[in-house]
Amino acid sequence: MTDESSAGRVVILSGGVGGARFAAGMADWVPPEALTVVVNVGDDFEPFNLRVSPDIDTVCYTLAGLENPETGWGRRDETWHAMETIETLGGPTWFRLGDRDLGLHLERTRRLAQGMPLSQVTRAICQALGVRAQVLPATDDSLRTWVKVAEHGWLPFQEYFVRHQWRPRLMALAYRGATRARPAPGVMEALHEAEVILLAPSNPWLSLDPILAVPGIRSVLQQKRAVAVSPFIAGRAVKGPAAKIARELGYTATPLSLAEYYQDILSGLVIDQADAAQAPLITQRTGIPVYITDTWMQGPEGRRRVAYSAWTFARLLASSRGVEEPAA
Ligand code: FO1
Repeated sequence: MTDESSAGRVVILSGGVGGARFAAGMADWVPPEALTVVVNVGDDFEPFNLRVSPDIDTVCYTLAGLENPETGWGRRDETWHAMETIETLGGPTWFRLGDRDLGLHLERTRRLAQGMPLSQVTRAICQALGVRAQVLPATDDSLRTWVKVAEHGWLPFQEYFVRHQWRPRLMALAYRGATRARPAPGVMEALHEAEVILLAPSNPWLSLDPILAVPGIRSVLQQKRAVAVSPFIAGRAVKGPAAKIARELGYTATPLSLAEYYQDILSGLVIDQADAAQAPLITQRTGIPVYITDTWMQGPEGRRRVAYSAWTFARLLASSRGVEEPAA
């Protein structure tokens, strides 16, 4: 653990299971009052008229140590009696909601219906779960990811991701509501105050872009720059459809492609040793320096290592970039 007084604010942009695991790794290095996780809300949806915020819940559960270790989403030690009843009644069970998880959705839905913004509900959930890091939705406004696929036309995110298990061929993405969305309270303050801003090894198109699409957020990163951790290792995604989507959108599942895609907001890129040969080309093509490590977040040790690599690399770059020219 570091000298707590030295750590400046770390802001992580996160979505999905990989983002939550990375945030948990960072929580081992910086004090909770110096850690902000800005989370994607594009995956949110309302099964059974309940508001489910999968990326927020996955971050909160993981930071609380309550997550299901196999899936990464939902809770460990879960029971499924409500789902069994729904199945008996012939209702939809393609999106699995455990009994303990359902309690969270019921209470979140009740508070939202009373007019409480999502950021405030999220803070209450974190307090109840003992999570002291700041977890912020990217926006309290409506922003939903829709996916256009060859086989079915436009699908809401969870229909694509869970019901169709991201098998359909992705042709386009839309972040509906993004143009009218405002950053949630605290998001811009955290970004401006950040010593370092990190892009978690999340899916660029499904997790990071819906955050960057909220007006105001990307321009702060263009000014302050961020360090990203590549979600690709040797041409594959560690988890989920990022490599498949990269190819379907005409990119490649490589750190070089990611560096070019985020060239306007990156000050550095952490890549896996399997892709080390790309490092010179990345810096030559984009000017973005590269840090090479084992980016496989296997267990708590792996999360800690990847988080530490990104954090120290970002602090090094921030300190070198921030050097004032000595007064003439
Ligand atoms: N993902 C699945 O593949 N199948 C599910 O049944 C499922 C249920 C679920 C329930 C709550 C929750 O917070 C997440 C859940 N997820 C499920 C994961 C979710 O679709 C993804 O984590 C995010 O939307 C994208 O990473």
